[in-house]
Amino acid sequence: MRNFKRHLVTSALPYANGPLHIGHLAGAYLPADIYVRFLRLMGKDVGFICGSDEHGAAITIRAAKDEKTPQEIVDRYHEMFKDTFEKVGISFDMYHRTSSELHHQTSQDFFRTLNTNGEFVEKESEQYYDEEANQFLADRYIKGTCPKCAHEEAYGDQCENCGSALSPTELINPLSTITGNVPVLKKTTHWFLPLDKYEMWLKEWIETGKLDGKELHNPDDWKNHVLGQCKSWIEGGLHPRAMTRDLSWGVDVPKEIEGSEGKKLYVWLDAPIGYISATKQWAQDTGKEWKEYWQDEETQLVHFIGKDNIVFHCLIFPAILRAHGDYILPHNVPANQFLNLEGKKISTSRNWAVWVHEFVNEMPEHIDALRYAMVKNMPEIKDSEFTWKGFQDYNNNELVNNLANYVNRVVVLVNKYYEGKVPDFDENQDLVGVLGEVETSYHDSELLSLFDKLHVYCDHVRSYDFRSAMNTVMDISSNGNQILQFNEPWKRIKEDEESVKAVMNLSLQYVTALSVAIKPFMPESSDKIRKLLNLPLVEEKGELLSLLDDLAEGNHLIQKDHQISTSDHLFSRIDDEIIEGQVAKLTAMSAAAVGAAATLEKPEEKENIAFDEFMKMEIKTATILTAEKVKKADKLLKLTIDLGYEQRTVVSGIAEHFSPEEVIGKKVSLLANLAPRKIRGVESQGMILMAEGENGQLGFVSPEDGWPNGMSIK
Ligand code: B3M
Ligand code: ZN
Repeated sequence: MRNFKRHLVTSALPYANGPLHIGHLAGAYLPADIYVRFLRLMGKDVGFICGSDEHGAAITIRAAKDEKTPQEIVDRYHEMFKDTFEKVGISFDMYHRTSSELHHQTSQDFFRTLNTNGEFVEKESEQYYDEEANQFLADRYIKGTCPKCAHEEAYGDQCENCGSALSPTELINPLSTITGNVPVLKKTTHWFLPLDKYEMWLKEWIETGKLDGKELHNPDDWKNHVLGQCKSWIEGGLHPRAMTRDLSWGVDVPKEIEGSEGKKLYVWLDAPIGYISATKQWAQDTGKEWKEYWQDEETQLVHFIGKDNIVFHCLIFPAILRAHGDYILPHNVPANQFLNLEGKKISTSRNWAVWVHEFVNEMPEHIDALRYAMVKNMPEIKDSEFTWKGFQDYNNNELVNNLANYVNRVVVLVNKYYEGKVPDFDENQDLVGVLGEVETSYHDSELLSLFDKLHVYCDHVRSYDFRSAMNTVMDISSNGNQILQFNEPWKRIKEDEESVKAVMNLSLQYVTALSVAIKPFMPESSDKIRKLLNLPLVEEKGELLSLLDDLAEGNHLIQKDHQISTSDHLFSRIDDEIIEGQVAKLTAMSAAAVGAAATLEKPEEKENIAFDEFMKMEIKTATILTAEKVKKADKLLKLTIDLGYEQRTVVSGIAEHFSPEEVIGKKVSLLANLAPRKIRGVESQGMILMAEGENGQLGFVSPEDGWPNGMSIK
């Protein structure tokens, strides 16, 4: 990788509309924190930027639900996020918020520049509108079926299932999320970013990493799933995308621009600019020059995000940055996939989650263990899974039995044999062989292998493979354990005191290296080990770099005669009861949430019928073969239905909900023995069963794919 002069690392700005769960942590925050801590350990100039995303429908919908103002909602979660991030050790240099004055100014300035540069296309178009709520429906105000992956809960601007960026008009069967109504189309004017105009260079940049003949990054360094999403989006053709909204909450379109009244910036325009305003704040507070971090090609810009944010960070935001003209583009966007929990998708609405703020309060002594388990389960290239049992095993089998056990043994033995002083040893007695031309000691050759391992660890971090990096660190600990096991100082101390000194000195060098190398993953444990060694805490000011330099020069990492401290436990075991308690809590909380979600008002029911009466109905699985509108009848479709053994003509009152094209090929349930009747001159030979919601929305009662026609439904 290129040697950059400075680094700017961002984590996705979380929507301030609900607490953070472990999926968020594993997706965008912990990996970024590890990367940044590593860079600092290597003595790099780095800014780590984040903040609360306080605009958009995510916030206003939540406020309406809780009967609070949007400001009350964002204030509450902003404070909560700051506190939670701090407790879980995410070491932002700046945690900002998009409701701040500085951010409003910054994003408005950005808008002005794009407008002045003529980058926008102002366009009147038809947008969905909820007549009952008197509101245009964009983003999370409208839901429907995703045209790309058929996920039924896709939002107006994106499908969180497949990551596609969408427009409301692309949704199949759109519904207002405010009233559940079917929306109507109404004209409105907005500023559009002509993404189609940028398609050529975006494609080149994504596929080759090159722009204007310059090599900006190597696409081989990008994750496959990130490139895959970008390429498939580009292949689908890029379209102009509205950058403004008709909303009451958000950043105003600058007042002096004609037609700005009632218009706000699209949240996906303002939020990424939030990275810039946060950087400005950080620079103001620390006397730095914010532009260096955003406008100088010697800066490496890296965005850590979850996979549902890929197109926004890899295509739309880069397009915005380049349309502005003064900015660099991200060097990498190492997006993570999703973390599942105990076999299911994490879900806020079903309360199927481990909430980070609850964890840090309930198990403050196990925060590093949580970080460790998150890295072990990090969804770096595919979805992964967290289980409480797995968490317990990682803690008890790896952290307690390997790392803590090793450190403890070394500290105890050094105290026992040498009153806690780092022993000196006779280099001449310790010779084991010849390396190249030079005679080498056991001590030297083991330090050399430590040096090699640390390099492997660095390479893994640089390629965003944090799990392998942490496993390499744990290998150093296992190795240290093996060195003790092999040399058995507790036996040898009686017959060969001199060689035990070399082994224990070496072990202390290993533990010192570990105290630095684990810092990005488990910062508190690093502090604990440093205290045991009676060394200054690792402040992330180039310590790993100097450690590597020392090893390269054959220097020791902890000096002879240095007095260490006495043992104290690093990690404690987690008992079965704790784990069982957490699993029980998860199940109970989720059951309560799902129960609560099911408390619709009970509708009036029809009177009971006898079983025989029900059995008189002949209901069959069938498929719609053809469909056409019935002339002069807005509500009716004339359908040909295949029952497997015969075809029927059926007239159905669904034309206001479905177009003929939409229903052709649809699997349906047909009441086949309904007496034929003439409707608008056509004989209808049966009736299609439909599910009808409270607000009149209709859905087919479809047999599963693959079921043949003509099966009886009873
Ligand atoms: N708040 C989306 C999310 O939380 C959004 C990220 C913004 S990053 C600029 O998924
Ligand atoms: Zn989708």
